[in-house]
Amino acid sequence: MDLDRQRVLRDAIQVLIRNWHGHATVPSRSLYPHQWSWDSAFIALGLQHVSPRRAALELLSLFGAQWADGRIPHIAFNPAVPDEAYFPGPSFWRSGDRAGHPPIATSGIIQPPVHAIAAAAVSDGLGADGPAFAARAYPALVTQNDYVRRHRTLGRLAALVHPWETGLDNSPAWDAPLHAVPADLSLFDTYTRRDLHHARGSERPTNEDYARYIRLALAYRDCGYDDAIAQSSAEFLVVDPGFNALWAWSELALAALARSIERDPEPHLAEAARITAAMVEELWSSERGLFLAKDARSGRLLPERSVAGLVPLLLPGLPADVVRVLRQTLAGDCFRGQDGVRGVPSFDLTDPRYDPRRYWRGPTWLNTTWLVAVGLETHGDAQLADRLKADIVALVVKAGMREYFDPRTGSGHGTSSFSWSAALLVHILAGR
Ligand code: 2M8
Repeated sequence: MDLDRQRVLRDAIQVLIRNWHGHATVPSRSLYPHQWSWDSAFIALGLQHVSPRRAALELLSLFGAQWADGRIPHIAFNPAVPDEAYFPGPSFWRSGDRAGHPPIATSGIIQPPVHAIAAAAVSDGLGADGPAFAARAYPALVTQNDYVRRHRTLGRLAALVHPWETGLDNSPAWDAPLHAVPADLSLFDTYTRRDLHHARGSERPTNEDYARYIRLALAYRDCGYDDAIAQSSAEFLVVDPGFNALWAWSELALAALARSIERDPEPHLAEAARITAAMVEELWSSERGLFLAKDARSGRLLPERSVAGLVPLLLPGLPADVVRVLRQTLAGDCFRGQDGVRGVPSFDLTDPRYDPRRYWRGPTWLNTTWLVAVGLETHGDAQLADRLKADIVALVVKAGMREYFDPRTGSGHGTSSFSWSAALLVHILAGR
């Protein structure tokens, strides 16, 4: 390993150690001082190379925040951190008011289900202790996906009630449905944004969009997080190709976990095939060259090209012509075709709304770039997958463990010492 790689590996491990708070890892000590759902899955993938036991605990501690209905909330709050350290905090979400709440305070929305993938990897790395871990993780993961299937599907695919549930919170793909939600700036008489204390305003969502996020979260909370009521009255309801692809991919990981503890993998394989087929029928656009999100309120596909539309490459069951077109789109002007682009930009470089430094509106993120790289490997394109991984290493060597990166200059943005950037770097340097 060359000196640069040795240096960033050491730095990454230090970030993971510093951000560990005893049973889980915060995404960032300043901007995100609690446990986040999909962050923990990416973090566990990296942590397994440092301490397989810590990686297992990371996931088990998140499963401890699971609700009785099966949902794994997008934030598990650390009781030792004051309410005002992050907004919206525990006093906003009021998870304790709802029957079947877990022993600690949590948010009420969800995030993409990447946890089974992490659990399957961690279980493999635990050696003789793997089956015992798998036996504990498996029921939580099955219930997590059952919740999505039973409470969140509209027709055949999962629908999300808040941009934060997609993980790509501020993507221009959400502009049209989100801008139909009133932006009530008087909400800031009651609530204070905390993100702007830790990150530049020019790199974060606007106040108007933040007011919409608050309104949507309040509406979901005030209907008691009841999904039937929420879906029938939702001001925002989208079917996201990234979330649905990760849901299908997680069923494949569940099949592997099931096998490892002598359970039947078949229902998981069938579910993955069902979701994959539904995605191709409902979200594929040969015209735009990738999967699109759908506005479930109008039934219309949203035309924006975002990295979420490339994430379904992870699915081995895609038709060959879909894979071919996805690879062309990835290599074309919208994502990688232009000189000097590193990783996979989160949004279409040719769209006037592309912004290389504002969160999820264009920067390269390491998690989505890694997911696309694994998708390429799934379909036999190890060469481009390796280039994406080399880009990830190069970005970190140049700018450190930043939250996101300008795709063309490689400069780092958002928060520093960001856990999933560190974890995925460790994972890639371990040859994954
Ligand atoms: C960002 O989202 C949170 C809300 O969940 C925020 O902006 O306050 C997103 O990048 C999300 O995908 C991520 O899980 C979270 C923590 O890293 O930060």
